[in-house]
Amino acid sequence: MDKQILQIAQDIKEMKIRGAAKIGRTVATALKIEAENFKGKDTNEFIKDIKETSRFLLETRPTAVSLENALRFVLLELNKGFTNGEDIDTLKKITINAADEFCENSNLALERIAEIGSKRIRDGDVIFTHCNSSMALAIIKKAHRDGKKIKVFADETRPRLQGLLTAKELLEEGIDVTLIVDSAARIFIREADHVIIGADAVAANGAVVNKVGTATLASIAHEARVKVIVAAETYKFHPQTYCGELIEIEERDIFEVISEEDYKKLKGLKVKNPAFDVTPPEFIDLIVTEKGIIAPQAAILVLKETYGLGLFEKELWED
Ligand code: RI2
Repeated sequence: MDKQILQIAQDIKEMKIRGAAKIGRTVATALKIEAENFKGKDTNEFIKDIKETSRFLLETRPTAVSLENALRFVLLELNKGFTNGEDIDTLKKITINAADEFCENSNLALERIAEIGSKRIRDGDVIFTHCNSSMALAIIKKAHRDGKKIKVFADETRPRLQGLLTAKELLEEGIDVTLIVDSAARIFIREADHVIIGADAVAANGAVVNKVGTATLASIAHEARVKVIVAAETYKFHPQTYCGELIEIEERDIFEVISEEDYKKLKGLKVKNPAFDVTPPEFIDLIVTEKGIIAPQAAILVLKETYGLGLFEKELWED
C-alpha cells in the first residue's frame, strides 16, 4: 500500500481530516493515489490491492457512511471494468476517473444543497447549529450572501469543540454568531427559527446519525416547535440499513472526555465517549439533498433510486 494512504488513514482517525463529506472525498482520492502509484501489471493483483486499501480505509471512521459510499462508487466502476476484461492501464484510469467523479459530485452537491436549503431561510431568521457541518454551513452562508440578515447560535460540541470551528468560519463571513455551551441549548432554542445540522448517515427509516448531542437538540427543538433541517447529500444515505443493518456508532478515546491524570485518580470511574447519536425521524422536519427537499420518511425512496432493491450479498471490497 502506498505510504500516502497510511498517512491519510491516520489523519482521518485523528480527525485532522474530518467532516463526513470531506472524509468521503478523501478516501476516493486515496484510491486514486493508490491506482496512480500501482506498479504491477497483473489486473487481479490490482483489484486485490484496491480492495485491501478500501478495507484499510473503512476502519478509520465506522459511522461516516460517505466513506463507505465513496469506496462503493469507485469499486463499482472498477468491478465493471474488470468484468469486461479491461487491461491494467484502463482499470487504473477507470479508478482515477471514478474517484474524480465522486469528488466532483460531492462538491456540486454542496452547491446545490446551499441553493435549495437557503430558500427556507428568511430575512431576520435565527438559526441554531451543532458541530461543524460543511453542508449546514453552506446553507447558512448562502442565505447571508444573498443579503438575508441572520443570527446563528453555535453550540460548543463537546468533547472536540467543532462548534468553535463553526463560530470562526461564520465570523469570517461576517455573520452574527453566538457561541454557547451545549447544555445552554434549551435556553436559546426558543429564539431560533430553525435548527440546521449536517449528517454522518441517514437510515432507511429517515433516522439521522450525526454528532453526539444532535438527538437532544432535535428533541428540545421539537418541544419548542422549532423546525429541524438536516443537510445531507444522497451519499450519506446508508444502503445497508435498507437490509436491516444497524449503523455502527463510533466510540472514541475516553481521554477526549477526561484527562489521563484525573482518570488515574478516580479509580473505578467508567467513561463513555460515543461520537454520534441517532435522531428519530419524528424530530426532523426535512432533509435537504442535492436532488431536492424530502421528508425523512422518504429516505427509503432515495435508497431505492440510488442502490436499487437488491440486497448486498457481498460488499465490493470483500475478496
Ligand atoms: P459535513 C461531523 O463529524 C459532524 O457529525 C457533522 O455534522 C458531520 O461530520 C457532517 O459534516 P466529525 O467528522 O459532511 O466532526 O456536512 O466527527 O461536512
